[in-house]
Parts: sequence; structure tokens; C-alpha cells
Amino acid sequence: MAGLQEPRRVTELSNELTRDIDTADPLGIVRRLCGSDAQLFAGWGGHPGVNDPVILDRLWKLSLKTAALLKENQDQKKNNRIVFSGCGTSGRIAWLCSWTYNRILQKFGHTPCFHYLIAGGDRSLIISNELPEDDPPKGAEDLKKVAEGADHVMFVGITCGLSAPYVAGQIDHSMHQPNMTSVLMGFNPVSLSRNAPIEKWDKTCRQVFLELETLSCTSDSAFIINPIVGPEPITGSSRMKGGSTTAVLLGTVFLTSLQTLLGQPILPSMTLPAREPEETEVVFDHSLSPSLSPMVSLLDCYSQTYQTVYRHSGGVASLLKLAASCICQPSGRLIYLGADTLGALGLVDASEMVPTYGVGLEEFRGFVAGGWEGCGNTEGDLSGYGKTFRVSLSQFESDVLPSLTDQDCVLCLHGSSQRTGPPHLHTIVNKVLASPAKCGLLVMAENGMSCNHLLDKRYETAVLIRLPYYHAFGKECVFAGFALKLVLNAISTGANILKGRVYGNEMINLRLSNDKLFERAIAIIEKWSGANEEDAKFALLRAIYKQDDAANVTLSHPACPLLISEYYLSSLFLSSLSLSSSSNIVQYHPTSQRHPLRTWLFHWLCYWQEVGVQSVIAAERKLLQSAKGLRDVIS
Ligand code: F1P
Repeated sequence: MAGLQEPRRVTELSNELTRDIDTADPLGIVRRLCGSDAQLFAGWGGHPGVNDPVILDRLWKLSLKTAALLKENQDQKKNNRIVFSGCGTSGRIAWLCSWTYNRILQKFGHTPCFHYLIAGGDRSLIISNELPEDDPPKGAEDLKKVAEGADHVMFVGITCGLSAPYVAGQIDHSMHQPNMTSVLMGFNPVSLSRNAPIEKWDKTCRQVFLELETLSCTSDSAFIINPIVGPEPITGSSRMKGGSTTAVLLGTVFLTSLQTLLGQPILPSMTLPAREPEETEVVFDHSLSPSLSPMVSLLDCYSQTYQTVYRHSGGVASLLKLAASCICQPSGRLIYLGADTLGALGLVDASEMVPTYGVGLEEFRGFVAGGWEGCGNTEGDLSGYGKTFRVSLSQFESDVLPSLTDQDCVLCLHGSSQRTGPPHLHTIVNKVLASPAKCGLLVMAENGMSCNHLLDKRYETAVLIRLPYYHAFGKECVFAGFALKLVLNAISTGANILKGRVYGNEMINLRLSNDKLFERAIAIIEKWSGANEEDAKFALLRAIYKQDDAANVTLSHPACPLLISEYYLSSLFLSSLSLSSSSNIVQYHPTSQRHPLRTWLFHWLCYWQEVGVQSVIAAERKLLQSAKGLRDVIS
């Protein structure tokens, strides 16, 4: 398969800090995530990270350009637009950021001008839908639509892996438009961006992104923002560090531009540096201009937020344990309830569970006060699309509350600046506390705010995280949102680890719903079976087509026509068993009842290696080790 023979993209590598995360207890999981998230600020592997002067300089230039566009809108009544676009989590972060920034602009009497695009449209905000990510012409078409009638468009295409054809199609369009600025955001070197052929398109992501990189050297209408933040803690799960880095970078650029525009500091404790006389600007570090310092201070606010979150590792771990105690039950669920952006972050966290871990749609859910009303999404109320799109608290009350059992965990998400929170949230929380469900409370607290009114003895676990920086500009909880994202990612990832859906630090039940995920599945098989790439691909296709005979398997590429949403890697392990002549391998497995997914992986290893004894023994040892870790935690 073209593109697979090359060095792996950083975002698809296994992170050495989390290789044994599947054997860790809740606190150990959180500590490993802390180490991995540190790379967001510290950088990785000798590449430029977010604090590298090269990246800071680009962010600064981008913020100046953003400020200029906003100023033209204000002073000259221009219709400039800033469009964030991406697939999956990148599109969801694009939504949350554009929604928040528009509200901040309004607060200062500016006209909202942020827009977002997500592959597959608004339905992808809630239910992951990866197939449209492979469609460059659709990406370009969506961008053309949102740009109609604008004087200038700053297009920010986000693809953590520099791998999404949808975004490549948009960059390819925008960089040839005289009234567009093209910004590519992702977390790999451009030279490693995805180079696989794309169905019905004559370019690869890499060709387009390299062209933009060349343009960015000579034009101020092209930017590449690609700090390297290290591999994801669960290999390839870019909803985690990739999504968090996106939020940090967009926030830093936007808040800096607003600060420049308004000429006033953003945070109470921040002052703009006095302009130094020219001659004293000869500093030891010539690469970092003093004018960058307000922007760097903002970046530091995010970094301190990260540190504060992980200083509460014990609390985060106890919420994780509570959630896992339900998710590990046969019909356990984890449900987030919240308001505003913090509530919406619950929706976003839940949305990636299906494709990443192969869970059912009901297992992780989020609900937000007011539902779609006021969520700043383009298509408005989506609840007509079905049960999963019914996300308001009233809908929670009618659809879910009556069915809550002691296998369910309900996690209430609060911001302390919300005081008691919306009255409806308060009423619903009281009803949940009276139900058989296990209840947890997570409060993101502003320094100095009393939170006693939120605490209730009926919560099994309550965690309060006091943040040094809470919001920017009044009620928009920019930093609290970042903190909450880190915590929710830890809880949902940890619960899936403890359920046995992660092997090493690999997602072993991902959905094969587009080309990139098909490639990832091949890499997983390669890694655990020791097979070479061609054999691994062939094994996967044989399992998909339920054919042992090579001649009957369609080796078409990109992906294969059957790759739609119903294929999950673990189920393919199972179906491959029916092809196997060595069905007696079942007897090898010691923990089949407790951890079916691990069992499937184990069976698969045996099958595809024709029972290669050495690696089977190694795999079994590892499984037993993991099982012990799990037993200690769950019992
Ligand atoms: C986009 C994305 C991810 C998701 C999954 C499929 O990735 O939808 O958000 O977790 O891996 O791809 P990217 O284009 O931002 O790298």
C-alpha cells in the first residue's frame, strides 16, 4: 500500500511513556497521561514544539494578521471571515472555538466573524463519521459555500496527523484564491504528512501541504503551524493531545489578536510590557522579540492550567475509578451533564468513543443545559436526527433518567463561576442524586470562588480543581474548558483501558471507517503479529471479505469498497477464527470471560501466525500481567 512503507507519522507512533498503560491502576493511568501531556508544552524528539521560537514567530504573525482582519471589520465595515475546519475532533474543537470567540467578540461590540466546518456536517459533532474525511472535493465545496460574499477569508485547516483529504481539498482551494489566507495546523513535520493516494483525486495530502509550505516561505497569505507534541498516549488517538494542542494554539492566537486589537490586557494579572527604547532591544536571545511576550504569557496560562490539573491527579483518578466501576459492568454507562461550553465538552468527549474503542452509542453520552439552543452550531437543533442527538437536560430527563441503574455513572460538570449553574441543571442533578446511579461531581473553580453550595454528601466522589486562570474576557471559560478537556479525556480513556479495550497503548477495537483507520489497523496487526505490512494487509482483507483464498480477495486501494462503518478490529479477529483450521487455540486462553477483547486479540495472534509458539507465550504473559492489573483495580 502506497504510503505505508515510509517512516510512520509522529502522531501514529507509540508513545514510550504510556507503553504499559494497560497494566496501570487509575492513578498510574493519570500519571502516564500527565507525562504525555507535558510534551504538549515541552516538545518532542528534537522537533520544534509550541514554545520554539520558530513556532512562536508564526503564531505571532498569524495573530497580527487576525487582528488586522478584525480591525477592518470594525473600522471599515468589511466582511472578513475566519473559518476553522477539520474532521472528527479537529472539527469539534473548531466548533467550540468559533462559538466561544464569537461570543467574546460580541462582548466587545465587534461583529462575530468566526465560522467552522466539520467533515460530514453538524451530525459529526456528536456521532463520528469518518468516511467524509476522505473527500477533498466536498471539503473545497464546503469552504466555497462558507466564503461566499466575504471580502477576505482566513482559512484554518486543522488535521492533527496532516492526514485528512477533506482538509487537503480545502487548502488546495484556498491557497489559489486571492482573497484567502491559508493556514494549516497539524502535529507532524510536513515531510511526513500522509502520502497515500486519494480516491477520485489526483493529489496526495503531502503534495498539497508541501506546496503550501513552499508558499509560506514567500507569502504572508500562507502559514504552517505544526509544532511537534509527541505521539498520542493511546496510539493515533488524536482526540487527546492533538485536540488539546489545537485548542491551545487557536486560543493563543485569537486572544493575542484581540489583545492587540483592543490594546488592553486580557487577564486581570497581566500587563502589556512597556515599550523598550530601541537600543535596549539588543537582547541575548535574538530569536525572541519582546513583542511576543503577551502571547507567551497566554501560552504560559495554558501551561499552568495543565500543571494545576495534574496536581489533582488523585482526584482525577478517583473519578476515573468511579466511571470505570460502571463501564466495566455489562450494561454500564458514563453520562456527563453540564452547561454551556463545559457541557458541550462532555458531548465532544463522548463522541469519539464509538470509532476509537468500538463501544455502543449509549455507553458514553453527554447532555447540556438548553440542548442545541445557544450551542452556536450551524445547523441548529439536531435532535430530529435520532436519540443520540437529543442532548438537552429535558431530553436526558425523559430518555435516560428513568432507566438509570446502579451500573450507571453520572458525572456532573460545573464551573464555579456558574454559581449554582443553570436552575435546570440543579433540579436534574437533584433527581440524579436520588436515583440508583453512581454520581460524581467535577468542579472547575475560579480562584477565590466559594464552591460549598455545589457540594452534596450524596456524591460518591467530588473533585474540585482550583485554576490559576479561569476565563478570558468575562464568562468565557477558555482555560477552564482546556482543563476540563484534559480531565474528561483521562476519565473516558482510563475507563476504556480498565475495561480491556487497550492493549499496550494500542486501541484494539477501532472502527475501520476510512482509509487512515484502515492503515492504522494494518499497523496494529503488523506490530502484534510480527507479520510484514503486505501480509498484515492481506490478513485484514481476508477477515473483512471472509475469504481464505487469496484469489477471491479484492486488493483494491484506497481502502476497499466494503470499508463502511460496520467493521471493528476485534470483531474481525473473531470472524477470522471461523476461517481458521486451528480452532483449538481457544483453549490457550486463561481470561476469556473477563476480557473478551483481549481474548480476541490473543486468538488472532495465534491464528495469523499459524501458532508461532514463542510470540504466543509472550503475548499470553502480557495478557496475564494486564489481567492482574485489572483485577487489582476493579476488585
Ligand atoms: C481526524 C479524525 C480524528 C479521529 C480519528 C479519525 O484526524 O477524525 O479526530 O480521532 O482518528 O480522524 P485529524 O485529521 O485531525 O488527524
